[in-house]
Amino acid sequence: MTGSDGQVDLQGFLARERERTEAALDRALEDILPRIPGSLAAAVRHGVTSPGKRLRPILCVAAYRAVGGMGDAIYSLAVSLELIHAYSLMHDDLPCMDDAELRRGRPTTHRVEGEEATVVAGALLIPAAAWQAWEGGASMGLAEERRRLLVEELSRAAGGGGMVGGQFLDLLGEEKALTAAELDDLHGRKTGALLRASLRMGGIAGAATPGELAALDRYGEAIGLAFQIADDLLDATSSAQALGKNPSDAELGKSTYVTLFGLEEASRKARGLTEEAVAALRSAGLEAPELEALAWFVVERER
Ligand code: GRG
Repeated sequence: MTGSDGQVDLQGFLARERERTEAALDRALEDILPRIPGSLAAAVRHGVTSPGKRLRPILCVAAYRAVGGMGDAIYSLAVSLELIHAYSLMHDDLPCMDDAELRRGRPTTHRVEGEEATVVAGALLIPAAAWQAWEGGASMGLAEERRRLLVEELSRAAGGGGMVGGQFLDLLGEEKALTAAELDDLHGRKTGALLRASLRMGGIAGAATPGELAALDRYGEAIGLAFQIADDLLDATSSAQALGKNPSDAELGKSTYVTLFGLEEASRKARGLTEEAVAALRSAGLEAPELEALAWFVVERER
């Protein structure tokens, strides 16, 4: 979605991609919700449909298009990432984790639907996401071997070596001064793994060459870290009301890139990583103005 000047209309692009992603999420919910009791369905619906940025599916679709993928069936695969992300936020907000009241500008799922329903709703989204990736690949007409690779990417990114393991390191790190290497490891798993998988899954679905997939991987790794640094900067400089979420990192006693490096240096690091992400695409010959614009959005966003 580039204008005559070759520039991406980022707001228009994001709005259109969100709309398509949310339509695909609604279709996924039509499959999930009729199978479960009404009160549980309410918790799933609250967690999944609350107004997030939909960054992971949007990155997946953009990566797919960057390697020449065509058609709209990709959204059905891409929302598997959002189902995992939604569960992670629902569980992250629980009283035994961050005990948050506010998420995406709304009361958290457990505050509205109760703790029991939220734990179960989050848990059922994990196999639902794997199924969504498998079936999403089928709706794209992909061969079973490629669909297996997609489910593997998602499962590895969401699992103990990725997001869940990173969450545990995060809990262990509360009230401790972590080193830069420890922070990179923690966030590379907790936040970075799923972002990176978003790019890789789009690339795999679009039959990326090994060189293109390596570039998407490098882009994903760099923006994953940049995303977290931007998150820490926003957390340190913005209010819960403006961010639509609480509690803050300081309230949780967390080490962050801002506590470690200060605002200016952290901001410089985030921008450097964004430049690296863009350079990785270009060096592989990938013409991807949407991915380039998304990389800058990751560090320049306001929530
Ligand atoms: C409790 C079994 C069990 C497992 C824990 C909770 C969890 C698994 C993992 C949590 C990991 C986590 C919360 C990562 C989120 C990182 C993050 C910065 C989220 C915010 O992402 P955005 O800004 O959010 O893309 P929106 O709201 O826009 O979707």
